[in-house]
Amino acid sequence: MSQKTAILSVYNKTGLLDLAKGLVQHNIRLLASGGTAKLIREAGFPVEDVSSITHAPEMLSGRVKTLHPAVHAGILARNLESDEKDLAEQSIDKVDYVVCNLYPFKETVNKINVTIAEAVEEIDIGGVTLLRAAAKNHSRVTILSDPNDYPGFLEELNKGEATENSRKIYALKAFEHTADYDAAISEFFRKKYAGDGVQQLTLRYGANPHQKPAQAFVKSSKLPFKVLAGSPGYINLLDALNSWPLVKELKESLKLPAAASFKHVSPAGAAVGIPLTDIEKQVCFVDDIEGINDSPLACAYARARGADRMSSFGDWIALSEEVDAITAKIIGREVSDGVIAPGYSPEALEILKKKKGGKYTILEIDPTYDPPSTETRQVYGISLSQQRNDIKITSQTFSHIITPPNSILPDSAIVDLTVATISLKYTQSNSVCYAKHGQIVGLGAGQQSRIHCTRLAGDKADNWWLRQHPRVLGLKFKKGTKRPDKSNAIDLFVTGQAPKEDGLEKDMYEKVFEEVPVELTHEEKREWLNKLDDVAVSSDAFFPFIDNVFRAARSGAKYIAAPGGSVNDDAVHDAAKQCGITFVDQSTRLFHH
Ligand code: 93A
Repeated sequence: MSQKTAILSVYNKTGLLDLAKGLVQHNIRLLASGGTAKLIREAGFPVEDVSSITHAPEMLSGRVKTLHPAVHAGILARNLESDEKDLAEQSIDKVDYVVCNLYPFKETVNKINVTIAEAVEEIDIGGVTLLRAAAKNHSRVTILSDPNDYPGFLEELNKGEATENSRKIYALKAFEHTADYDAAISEFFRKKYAGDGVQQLTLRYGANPHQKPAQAFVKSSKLPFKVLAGSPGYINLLDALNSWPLVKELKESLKLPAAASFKHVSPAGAAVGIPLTDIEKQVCFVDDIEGINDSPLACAYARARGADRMSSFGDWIALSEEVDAITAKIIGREVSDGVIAPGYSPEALEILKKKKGGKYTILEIDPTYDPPSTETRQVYGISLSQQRNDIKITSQTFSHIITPPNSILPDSAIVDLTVATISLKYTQSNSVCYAKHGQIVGLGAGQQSRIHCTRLAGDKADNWWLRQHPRVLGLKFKKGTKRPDKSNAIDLFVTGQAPKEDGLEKDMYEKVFEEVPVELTHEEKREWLNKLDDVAVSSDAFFPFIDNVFRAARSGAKYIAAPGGSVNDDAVHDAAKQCGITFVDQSTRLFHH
């Protein structure tokens, strides 16, 4: 049997001499690049320079060491007659083993103040070619790219030869090695050459200020949004990239402008642009905005922001349409972190750019952007990948009515169920949403128990409704009371949490009022809550117990949409029937994390 050949070219020389010793013991011919050959030679093992087969010296200060047909044809040749003939004609021997690891590009670019020239010199070309060529031809060639694999390989060699399975695993490792290496190179040049905000955007920090550095990027093409003002943070982008598809889908499904008000990657409110009644204008703090009902987008945002004003404080906003001046005016006076929309009228942009002393974050999204169908993220070093949740929620989604049989949903119920269900698609699970008049009125997000979602959302819906109680609408605030202080006082009042003990807390609460209000009694609240009706409720997964139905009914639920699948489905449907609720099997689970 002819002598086998190994090519060795390693930057990390850990374990190299033990490997060389083992290879020599098996009468394998060693060829190596400069530094690698030197070390082996100095240890007293027979080794030839790669130039002994290329008949070319290492050139260009090491930029060309192993790049040569004598090397690569030797590696890539198959056991085919035609390949053998080609090799014979050029007097090239087959290579059977390749041992290679790459220049330390990552370590170099991690150094502070590294120059582009320094980084460029660490881009390994020949090594990557060795790895790829050998990995490509792994049916014949063994490629060792990790020093940790040397002992196992030698053990196999002692038994005869590297097994086919090991060669496959080593090849996979080599491919991962070059892929990881290339990713590091493109990341470096993306930051240097693509221009901040084009393909890559440096973020202030990650989820918390100590989590630096942080960035957003796409691997090819451009980011689908432009930063028109401000500097988005990591959570801003999570909000933006969840709230934008929500409003986009709402608009597509209902053919109405849509808005969302996000906090911590869940909607505090979301709505479509249905005109506001005078009471709704007051509840949403927009009764002083002239002509608001002329702008469906402004109505949508007023509703989204008015759903749960306490939660929306400092929100991230998504708007489905080019932003007009009237919508910008509403945003302009609220405490908010940023906005994403497909465009801004010049007047709207001027208003928004004045917010937060010019620091208000304004993103312009390309409305035609279609994300890839597979999405991948890393958690604790592990990459998780899945098909994006691209299910479409349309009126058809609510066509399977379980109870009462043969009933038809009114258009308003379809609108509200659509708003609730699309909102859940972009809400941290578990989640349950109550909607009415084309807007969220209560949303329970991120609870581990479904009944807790149903209760939380129901309590929020109750508060939303109680905020429309004549006694709340008649509250007399001192002139100059700030909007957040009003929202807070109203929240304390409707939830019955107004401080009762004398002291600072009570003083603070009372000082916003011209006239300190008398609490609503339990009976007064109940009487008012009994008038809440026609509410649509959606759940991101099945109701495991009937208690959810009863809780929803207490907050005026007339329609429920939820997927089935619980052993209690029949009981749940029965409970809905008893409560006079139309129950729709919406068939698709919508967990979101
Ligand atoms: O500059 S290179 O891309 N040109 C080459 O032809 C080449 N061949 C192998 N670098 C090249 N290598 C790399 O040299 C290997 O990937 C390895 O990291 C390093 C080993 O060099 P030395 O044997 O001189 O220490």
